[in-house]
Amino acid sequence: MTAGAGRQSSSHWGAFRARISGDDLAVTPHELDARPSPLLGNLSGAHNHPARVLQPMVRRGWLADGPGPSSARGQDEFVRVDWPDLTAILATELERVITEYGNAAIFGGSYGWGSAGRFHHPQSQVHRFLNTIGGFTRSVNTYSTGASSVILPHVLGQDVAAVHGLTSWSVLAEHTTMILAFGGLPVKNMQVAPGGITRHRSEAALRQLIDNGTSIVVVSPVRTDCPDGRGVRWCPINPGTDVAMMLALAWVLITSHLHDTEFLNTRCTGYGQLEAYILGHTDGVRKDPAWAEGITGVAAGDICSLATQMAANRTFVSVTWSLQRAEHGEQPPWAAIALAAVLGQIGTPGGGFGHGYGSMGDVGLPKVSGQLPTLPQGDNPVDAFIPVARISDMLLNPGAPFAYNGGTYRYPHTRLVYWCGGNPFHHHQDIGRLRRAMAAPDTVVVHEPYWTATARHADIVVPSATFLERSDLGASRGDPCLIAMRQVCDPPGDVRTDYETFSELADALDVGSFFSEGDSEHAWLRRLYETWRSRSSSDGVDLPSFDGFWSAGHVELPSAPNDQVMLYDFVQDPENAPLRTPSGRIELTSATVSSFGYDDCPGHPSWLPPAAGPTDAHPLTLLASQPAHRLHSQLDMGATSQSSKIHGREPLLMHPDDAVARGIAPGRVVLITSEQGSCLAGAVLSSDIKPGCVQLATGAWYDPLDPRDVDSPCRHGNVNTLTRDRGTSRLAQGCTGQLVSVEVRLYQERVPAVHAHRPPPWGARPPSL
Ligand code: PGD
Repeated sequence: MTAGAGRQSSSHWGAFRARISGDDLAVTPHELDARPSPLLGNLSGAHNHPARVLQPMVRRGWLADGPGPSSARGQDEFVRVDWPDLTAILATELERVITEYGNAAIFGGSYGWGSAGRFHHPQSQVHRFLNTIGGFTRSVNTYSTGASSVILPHVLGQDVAAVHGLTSWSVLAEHTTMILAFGGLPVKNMQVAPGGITRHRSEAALRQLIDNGTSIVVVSPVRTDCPDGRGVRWCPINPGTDVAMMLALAWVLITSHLHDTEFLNTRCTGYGQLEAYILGHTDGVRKDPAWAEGITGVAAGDICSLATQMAANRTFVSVTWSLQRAEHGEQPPWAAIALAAVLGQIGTPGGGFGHGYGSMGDVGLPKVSGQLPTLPQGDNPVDAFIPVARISDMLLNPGAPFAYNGGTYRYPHTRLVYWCGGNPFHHHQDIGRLRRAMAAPDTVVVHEPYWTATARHADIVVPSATFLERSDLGASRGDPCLIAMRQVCDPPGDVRTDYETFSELADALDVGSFFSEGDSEHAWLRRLYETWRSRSSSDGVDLPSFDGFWSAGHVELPSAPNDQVMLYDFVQDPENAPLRTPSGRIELTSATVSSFGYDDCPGHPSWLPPAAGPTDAHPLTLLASQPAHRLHSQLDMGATSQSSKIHGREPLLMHPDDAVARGIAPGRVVLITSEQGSCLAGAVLSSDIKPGCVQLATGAWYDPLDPRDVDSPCRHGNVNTLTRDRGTSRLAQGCTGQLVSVEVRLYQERVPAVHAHRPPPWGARPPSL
């Protein structure tokens, strides 16, 4: 394929070439990528889709009544304004909030994946802008790894990143003979990485490992978490019970004297307390396989034989990120480290522990050395912050205290919410509660290319250009290439890039020289590239000039070696290469965590039964998994995403026994209910899921049957209408959206049409406003 196939650009799910012909967009995979993602199929249908926001819009009620709390968000109509009016409205409102309440009253956490591109990265843009006007309340951590990113530094030290220090796939392929994969190794998640992938390599690396004869035991409630291949076995488990199985495996290893006491005594701290807990000396409960069988549903005999096999193999214990997105989510990664430590293979090639394999496309691949080109965000002088998934708590409880990682903090009183590049009505749990919370601030501003539910719940909607409508530098930490993202087409209607919007707004607020520094998009690309190039040159890496790079289309990046073994140096020489934990060792018991006194996250990995397990009213456990046919909620209207729907609705995977018991036939519309809310979905029956469990992917756009009712069912199948809005524990306060107890029944009423991708009602601005 040549450049004649169209202009090249890049996305979180791969590089591509695109050509416009009339109103149509034709997309072909980039020739660099031998294994392009089917998600590219969503691009064409999203182009020129009616769901595009084409003009600046303001909610009618906000214009009429002025700023203030309002439950009309999400049901009111919009009026179109022109850009000068929009800029003036935004500038006046920002000045009012800052003058009356201070900058902490602006919540600018603005979590979200946005789109690929180092310069136009929406969060960098909005944070840089808000910093130039005095700062904002920020959010910390992510929805992806909210629990791990807080617990792992206590266990492995500050510098052991959950992703960047991991053992390479190539090392696993060469040395590992057995992988015990809690949460599996789902290939669907390997298509995406933030910033983009020019070459999809993870699946090939996994295939190599399978072809080499590594045996893989996938512990998961769904068989679809298993990669294909001989040597792959499915071990069905009750959702959210993996820690009990890990403890029982450790019990077998310890009581069979298959544990590595030398490793535990010289590389770890706190093993004695953990052992006493596992053996039942502290609480009188032996964490043996019979105990675990009652919790996990995995036969005691299978747990015993798995433990023996682990000891006889070079064994890698892997845990997906999804497992820590649940109540007590700190425990699965910590317990897996403990299990791998008991086995004593941490730091050996192919043995030990890994986190996130199968959770994203670049985990286990060599990382780019040094920093990537980055838009400087400036300094934020505001101290206030929230753990990212505590947004509704913050908006509903201004001034209330919250616990986090050993400290006690207070929620600020938010008057203005500013979002750019994220979709909380996709990513946050308990949408009914989120709607109540989003009614609380005076003003909600959202920059969006599309009429997502987040845009529909805003007061001020700023139309954003997509990555096809701007030029940028595409790169990600796990990809060996910096790619020129060339503008494919002009923005439609009255649409601008976020950079243009913020530049003009900064001018109106007299801080333009600090925000844009007078530079155009192209001048910024050149500047970011050349700054990065000169930094690379001082590290001994020679790169072409910006013009050379731009005309060549891409440049190969120096990467870390492909033979990384996690914790190798430490395990080889713990005295001279200690971990940055208080003990310098792996903390199987953490005195620090223990000192916090949290009963929902004690000092060593523990089995903590969920407070919200199945009940008579909600006997099934729903898994809210990452979708296979789109990235999060992005381009849900595209062909690949739509091809997965059942009569336009999100598919619900269900075991035939559970379906028959409820009179549900394949393809029928069902109503899913939980304590939090309800939604419709289309039934798909399969024995690939454990009885008692159902699976619904995240990302179907929220589409309430009655927009005036915050508790109205979503007719499209947005899973976060069902999920609980609780933190993982007081330690991390991470999101717990992965699991929720539900009931499913046939939808007996007239099936409503799905309107998720239609724009809201809007009109011209009447003279009275
Ligand atoms: P996206 O759908 O990627 O979801 O949550 P996230 O908010 O990242 O939203 C990005 C939005 O940015 C899209 O609406 C897109 O249109 C917009 N956008 C793209 N480009 C631009 C741009 O240039 N400018 C502007 N202004 N906007 C742009 C993802 C989050 O969901 C994540 S990371 C995880 S891991 C979570 N997973 C779960 C889960 O497992 N279970 C549940 N129940 N819930 C989850 N939510 C979380």
